[in-house]
Amino acid sequence: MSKIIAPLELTLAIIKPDVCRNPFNLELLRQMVLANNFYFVDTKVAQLSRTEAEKFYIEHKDKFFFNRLVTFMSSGLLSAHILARENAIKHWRELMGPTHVYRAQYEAPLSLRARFGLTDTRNATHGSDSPDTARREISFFFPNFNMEEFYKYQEPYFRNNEVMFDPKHCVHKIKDAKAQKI
Ligand code: FUP
Repeated sequence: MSKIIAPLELTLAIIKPDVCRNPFNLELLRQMVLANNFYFVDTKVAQLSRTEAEKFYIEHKDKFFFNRLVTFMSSGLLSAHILARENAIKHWRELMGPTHVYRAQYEAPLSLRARFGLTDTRNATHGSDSPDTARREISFFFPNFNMEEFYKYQEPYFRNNEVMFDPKHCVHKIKDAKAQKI
């Protein structure tokens, strides 16, 4: 990959329980993330409690689908990721495709939601919609992640592609061992 000049942007991506239920689909989707030039800065596989799911989706608390959404999001394991790329938020949302799966299949047949989504609720993936949301959502899943320190010490290695992918943990690690632990 060629060297990138601008700082990388971070976003919070979730591979939802409908995909995680099938290990082959989870692996395939992660491979598609890599093929689209995203870096996995961190990964956590976890199951949300109902209360946590309600907190994460608080902005939708008055929507007709809220109960269905939080029931689904707390129904099994999900795979949460801090992804880095230039314009990561926009590119990740493009790769996901439209929220509604039938629309995704019609308008963006190669998108993740078109390929992996089942219904409007079980729609395979989530992505932050703005830098402020990304910051809030990253700290929700990764409370120990320090964004300022990431940009100060680690981001230049990612930007220059001085990282390698560790498939076991689904994270990119910095090649220079001295920079690993800050
Ligand atoms: P998106 O930003 O594309 O994830 O879409 P929204 O923030 O509008 O919706 C958040 C989640 O609510 C969706 F991913 C799935 C769920 N949802 C439904 O279950 N039904 C709907 O009609 C719309 C959204």
